[in-house]
Amino acid sequence: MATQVAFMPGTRAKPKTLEVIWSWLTTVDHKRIGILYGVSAYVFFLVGGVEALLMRLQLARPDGTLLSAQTFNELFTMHGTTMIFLAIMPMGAAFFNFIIPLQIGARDVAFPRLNALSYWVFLSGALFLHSSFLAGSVPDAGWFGYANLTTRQFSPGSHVDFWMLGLQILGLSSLMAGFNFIVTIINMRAPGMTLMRMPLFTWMSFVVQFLVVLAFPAITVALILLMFDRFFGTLFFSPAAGADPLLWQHLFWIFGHPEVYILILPAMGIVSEVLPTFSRKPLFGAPVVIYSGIMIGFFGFGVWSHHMFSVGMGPVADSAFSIATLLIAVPTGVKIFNWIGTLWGGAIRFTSPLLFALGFISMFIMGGLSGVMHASPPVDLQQTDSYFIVAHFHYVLFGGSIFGLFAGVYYWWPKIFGKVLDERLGQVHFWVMFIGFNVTFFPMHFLGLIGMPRRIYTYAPDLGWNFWNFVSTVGAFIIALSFVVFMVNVAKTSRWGAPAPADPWDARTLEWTISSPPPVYNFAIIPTVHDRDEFWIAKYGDGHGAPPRKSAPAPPVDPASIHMPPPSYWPLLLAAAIVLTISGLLISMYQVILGGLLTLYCMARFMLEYHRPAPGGHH
Ligand code: HEM
Ligand SMILES: [Cu+2]
Repeated sequence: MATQVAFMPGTRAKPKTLEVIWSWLTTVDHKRIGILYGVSAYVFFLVGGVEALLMRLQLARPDGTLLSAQTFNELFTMHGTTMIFLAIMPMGAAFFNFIIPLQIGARDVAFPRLNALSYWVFLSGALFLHSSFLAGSVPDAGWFGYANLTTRQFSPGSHVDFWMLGLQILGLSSLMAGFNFIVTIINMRAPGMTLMRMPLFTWMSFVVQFLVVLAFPAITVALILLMFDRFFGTLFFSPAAGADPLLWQHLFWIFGHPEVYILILPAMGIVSEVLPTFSRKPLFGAPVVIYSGIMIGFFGFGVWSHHMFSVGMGPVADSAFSIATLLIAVPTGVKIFNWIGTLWGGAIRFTSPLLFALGFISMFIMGGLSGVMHASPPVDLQQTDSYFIVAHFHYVLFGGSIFGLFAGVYYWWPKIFGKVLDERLGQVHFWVMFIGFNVTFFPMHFLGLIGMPRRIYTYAPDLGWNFWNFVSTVGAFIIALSFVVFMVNVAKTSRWGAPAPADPWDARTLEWTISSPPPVYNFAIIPTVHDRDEFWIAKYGDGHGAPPRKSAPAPPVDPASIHMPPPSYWPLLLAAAIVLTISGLLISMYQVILGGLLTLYCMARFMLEYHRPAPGGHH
């Protein structure tokens, strides 16, 4: 139990490797959990990237022979699933974990052990999904697993089982994290931090947590129905038995469309922090950016059937979902105007975080525009299932989420790791990625318009698709190169980078008031908040005559007097027990029963762990 304090600088001799590993396995510190999420997300991002490169190699030339049709199916399924659930979502979670408590002036999240549990369940779900490679039975029905592709009859073996159970585990993790952050943000804000004084990243993440807890139950239900179909022979999705396979599509997309906002809103929040900092101006119309974020979250639940225009829902449903989809472009457009308004007349510093943020805005606008195009059902009928769609969703997911998240990586790196990433390499990373991204994905618009369907593993040489496919593959390798630059930067910075000051960017919010990286307890004294740009106003005044608020230097606090939750190994063990149970469904009923009992046991221990006051006192 002493491991927590053991690594505070200067308290003890260099800890042994085993102790270090143990301290990470049992950590309940939101900052460490954030780093764990970030590192895992990046590793899976690389895995998904290699899968993408393989697909692009196969498609570089007509009649490609690198991959079989089956392998190609497996690759696009795992690529899509990985990028969405194992790369972008956890990269968002990394920032929720590390940044939200700091931005709201808290010492940790509301339920630190639950937080650790979310991470370990996430990691076990991800590893379970990838164990399908070892089992030689990789999911192959696409990331949205349409019925009846997924019924036993058409998909024997355990390909789809890995996907179905893996997503179920990942959903559990997201739900736990969602509830945890809702409670954290509602209950743990520093005194004076009203909701409208909450920083924008925290706000957009707050909206995301509601999307998570409201959207995931839909896919949970869908997956349970599918599980019954596959394991117990029910016929929820079988038209032969009078069922409607569209039930799956509805349940999936009621989750799936909010999910795309789960992927984009954190990036929007990051950009809303980066732009004010690097133009030295408050976010233009911040309340409107907040309200439009709420609107996006709200309307995000009313547009799911735009993914289904081609199934023949009839003119009434088509019109309703078309109008709703066009409407949701309004709050999105509002945000874009606010970001541009923030830059307008600002004292702009073109640092790498700002470049990535600008990349986000420009690329997301392009993805948004093609999105508005297929909000129209007749247009969508032409575009759906073609490469035009592949271009569209990469402009929003990569051009949007990934660029936005990397703005956050460069922006918060000094706070997280205590060193500022090399600026020149950061700019090289940005430009190579920006060029590579457009070379890869812009031509896919043309390919789609001249008729290339998505999810084909090869094509004939006389269709006119050769040139742009080749260009796109070249672009994919340029993107890969940009990440080599990033990793060189990380290596160089961690070896030779100078220690970062508390506030390297002259920024505006609370996380920059404490050291980089922050001490375990974050704030020696919980701050009192008067404004959304609390730190900026303390430094420079409010710009309307009020002088800077020089707070009296805080009286020294003995860190030993601050009680932090002690580490626990029960989150890790409970996660392991859960996966043991679920993987048992593919192996043996006895494993399910054993795993179930272990799960109950670990749950009980988890719950009762601090029922009695821990020795030495626990709050
Ligand atoms: C190096 C960068 C990337 C390349 C070259 C790439 C390439 C591809 C290719 C070739 C496909 C298969 C298209 C098809 O045959 O229908 C695909 C699908 C997909 N990609 Fe990417 N991709 C990249 C990054 C990303 C990122 C960052 C995301 C983030 C979410 C993403 C999300 C998806 C999704 C959701 C699918 C659909 C999967 C499916 O159809 O089941 N991709 N990508
Ligand atoms: Cu949608």
